[in-house]
Amino acid sequence: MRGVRNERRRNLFVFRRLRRSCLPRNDLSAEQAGRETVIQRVFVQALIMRKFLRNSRGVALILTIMIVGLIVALTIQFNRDMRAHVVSTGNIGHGLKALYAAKSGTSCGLGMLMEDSQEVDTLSDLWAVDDNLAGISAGSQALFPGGRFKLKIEDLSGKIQINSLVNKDGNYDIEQQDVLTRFLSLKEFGLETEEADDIVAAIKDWIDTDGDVTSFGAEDDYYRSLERPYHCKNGQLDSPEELLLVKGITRELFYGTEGRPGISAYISVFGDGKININTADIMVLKSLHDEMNVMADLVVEERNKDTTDLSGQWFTTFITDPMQYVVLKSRYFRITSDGYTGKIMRRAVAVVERKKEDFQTLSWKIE
Ligand SMILES: [Ca+2]
Ligand SMILES: [Ca+2]
Repeated sequence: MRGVRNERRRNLFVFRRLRRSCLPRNDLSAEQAGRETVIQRVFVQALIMRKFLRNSRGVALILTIMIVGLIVALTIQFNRDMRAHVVSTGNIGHGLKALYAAKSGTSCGLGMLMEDSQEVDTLSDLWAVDDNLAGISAGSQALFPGGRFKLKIEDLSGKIQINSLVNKDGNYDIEQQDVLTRFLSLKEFGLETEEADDIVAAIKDWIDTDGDVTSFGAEDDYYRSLERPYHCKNGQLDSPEELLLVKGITRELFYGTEGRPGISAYISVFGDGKININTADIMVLKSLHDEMNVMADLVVEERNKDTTDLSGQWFTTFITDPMQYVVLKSRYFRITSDGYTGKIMRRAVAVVERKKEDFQTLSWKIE
């Protein structure tokens, strides 16, 4: 209580002195009076500030808590950012390892193809047997600490090579036209014969460089009249998915539906049109000529025996003779390698053409 009374007395004393000093003084010059007024004002403001601070200890405490809270929040956010950065950096590292594992897988696949004989290619070749590829893929764990690759090699010479439908002059290659028409007419795809013919014509128009509509095909006028118009390619396909842009080819036909296959599994945009009957799927075999609908089962049966090479079979000449595009060896391969590190996967896909002495890369993709 005594301290409070002393404080009040001190404030009253200061107030009286201030009031006295604020009264005009006749003994001062104008300059001295102005200086005196400024000093008084500063003194009063300092006094007010001092009182305010004394009475605002609670406010200062709240301010302090708020600042500390802000610092804590910033620290937590900074910590989160740093953790995210560390995780992100780790993922990039894993991604790079997975990428190089995938690339190594394609090199390994290419090595297998290089070791393979060029005389004949069959489903019992080292590169074609799933168990061999699975064994090599499993062994890759020893090459990459914490990583591995999974290898797959497809023989594109066992597929229908769609760009061969049109020859250099822009006309049908008749043999390829027949193969593609038979293929699309297979009952598994559920198309009428006329529908298959029209789709073949539309594919031909999509590839040929002219603007003349073939039969019931389609050129630029048709594609420009669509609700979402685009141009006719008038060039070779770069990927099988491009067929989805061609008149008459639906997603159901391309990818298949439940209980019905899609055409995409049997089509390649690479290749010279020659089909290897040692490796082709039965759907492709059935498309080779009219009699093959029956003989395809015989071919597959013989291929499932110990000797998968059809070279010495009595029916092989019957199949190959009328068709220049039926062969017993392959030139075009797709190597797909999935590289894994932790939960991260990167895919490398190479399409190669086998030459006499070496291989040429036709396509290279990282997915
Ligand atoms: Ca055209
Ligand atoms: Ca045309």
